[in-house]
Amino acid sequence: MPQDSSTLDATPTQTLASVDPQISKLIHSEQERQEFTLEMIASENHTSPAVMEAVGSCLTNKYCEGYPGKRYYSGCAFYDEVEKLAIERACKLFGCQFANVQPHSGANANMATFFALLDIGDTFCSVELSDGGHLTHGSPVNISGKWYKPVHYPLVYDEARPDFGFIDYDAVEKLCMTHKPRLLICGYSAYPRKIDFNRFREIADKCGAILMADIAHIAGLVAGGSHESPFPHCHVVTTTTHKTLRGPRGGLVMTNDPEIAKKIDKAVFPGSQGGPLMHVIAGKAVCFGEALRDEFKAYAKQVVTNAASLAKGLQSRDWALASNGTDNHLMLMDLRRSKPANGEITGKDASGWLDNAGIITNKNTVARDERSPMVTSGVRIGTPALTTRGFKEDQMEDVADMIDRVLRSRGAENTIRKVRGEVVELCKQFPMPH
Ligand code: DSN
Repeated sequence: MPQDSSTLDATPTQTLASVDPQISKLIHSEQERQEFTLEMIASENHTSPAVMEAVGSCLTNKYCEGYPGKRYYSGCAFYDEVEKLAIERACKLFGCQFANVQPHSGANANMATFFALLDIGDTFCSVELSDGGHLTHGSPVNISGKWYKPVHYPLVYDEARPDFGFIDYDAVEKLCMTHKPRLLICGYSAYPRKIDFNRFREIADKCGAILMADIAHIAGLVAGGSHESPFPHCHVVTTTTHKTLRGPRGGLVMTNDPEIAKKIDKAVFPGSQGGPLMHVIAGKAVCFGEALRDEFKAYAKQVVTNAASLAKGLQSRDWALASNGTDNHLMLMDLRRSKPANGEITGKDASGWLDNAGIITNKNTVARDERSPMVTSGVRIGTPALTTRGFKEDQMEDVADMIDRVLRSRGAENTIRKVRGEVVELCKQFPMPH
């Protein structure tokens, strides 16, 4: 049948730039922003071109409600294979028997886990958001805090103690024995220290709780052997796939318990989600495949080495860190205790000045922060994305120096301009993966 030119104009083979120049330009600008700034938000990374190719593929076109072999629509044969590969690789990577790769995000993975394992009104135990926890671990504005009953365990707040800023495991035990939560959560979004999963399991067994680890932040370190695994200690493990794990934006739930696995599957679909994002699941499979390679072990190790080096660089310039250091991929500058800040610099000031210089971080509350979450007394800084670009200890020392100069100058224009130039030069030497 003959087609007129307007039909031809609408064919989907045209480039984004010709179909939608506005969006195309914005994406191009964002690409440039990423290329020429230092991405130091601890939860972000630069994923591989292979992952992006999978996520940008034709797999976005299909509905696949259900699970491999049990779908509601026809035409899912290739999708079954993709999802089975993603599951198989996730299980191999984390050393577990069951994985649900369908959660659209970490928040969805956590919500499904609550839905699977708790009844409305049940008590669970976690760290509160302002001390480094997560919105979905019982914040009063989140479903987890509205529909369930959180009790929060403390960190060690006493600066005189050697474990200052660490989880107070004895207090966790005491709290759990008092409240007998049905679920105990370990895993955080702003905690710079190792998690003792074994100790948590002892506490969970003593108080009769299910132990859930949310390893969203440290998943890549666990996968690469640079942090102890939550298995076999935890009953259920949730994560995102896009932070240290360096995959596409998404969630994942894992367990070794067949009964929990059945409940999780039902809670994800049809309990809380509809059609899975199969293009993203393909990206997850690619990411798990990449993380199973030896190079990823070296990457995870370097992330931690770089964080230690940056922490040392900042501390040697008198910037205080929560818990006085880091064991993982992130650190929290505590501006209240930092001499050069003199009690005047807020997290908002600091992250804003750093942003102007092309160093991208986020303001973050520190334990017992009296400032609001929109102001804060801390800055969270992470090394996953810079390590992906190939940064090593020498560059981390340069970055510590740049951060120090920007903050000491209180964001002075000439310092910002100078540091911004140095950032661009560093970025040229270490391009993003293409
Ligand atoms: N927003 C994420 C983070 O930055 O840690 C957690 O969901």
